[in-house]
Amino acid sequence: MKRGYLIQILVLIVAFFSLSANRHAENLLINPGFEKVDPVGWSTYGDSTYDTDTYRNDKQSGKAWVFDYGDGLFEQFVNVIPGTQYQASVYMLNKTADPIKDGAKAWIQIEWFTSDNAIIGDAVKSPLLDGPTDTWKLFSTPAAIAPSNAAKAKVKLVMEAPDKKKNTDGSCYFDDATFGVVPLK
Ligand SMILES: [Ca+2]
Repeated sequence: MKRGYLIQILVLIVAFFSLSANRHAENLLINPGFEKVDPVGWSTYGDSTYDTDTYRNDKQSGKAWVFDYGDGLFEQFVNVIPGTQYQASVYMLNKTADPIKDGAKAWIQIEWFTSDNAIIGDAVKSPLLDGPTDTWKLFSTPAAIAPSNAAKAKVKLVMEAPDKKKNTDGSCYFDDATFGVVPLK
């Protein structure tokens, strides 16, 4: 009799945590708030750094900028399950004092990779940030299903100057990035 109750209670506890997990998708990114310095979670390339003056939460953000021909980005790999739907998002900020201009833009994207590091298909991109916001704005990729041969996703925060001959400049801040499972509709 007692053992029966115990099992019922355990079943309820497991059910409770399953429901909670579904309701609040787990953020699979390491260091999503840029509070720890490279190489914790993110790899940085080009003109990118951790910034302590401007942030949305805690004490730091990720900052990328374009200067003449330079681009900047942060990226990290996350293991994924094929056939599962994922979505990535990040808050971005561009200041009027250092505006994005001349066609430079910033975004977040998902790239799928096989276990052998071969890229699969096209990147899944968020809308573009191409001018000053002076406030933190959330940018999200569309929800996307990991292909059948995908083993991992690369979540990438990019700032890019398309015309490298121009004197492009401007900087973008990233904070509170997410990458997680989205329930299929
Ligand atoms: Ca932060």
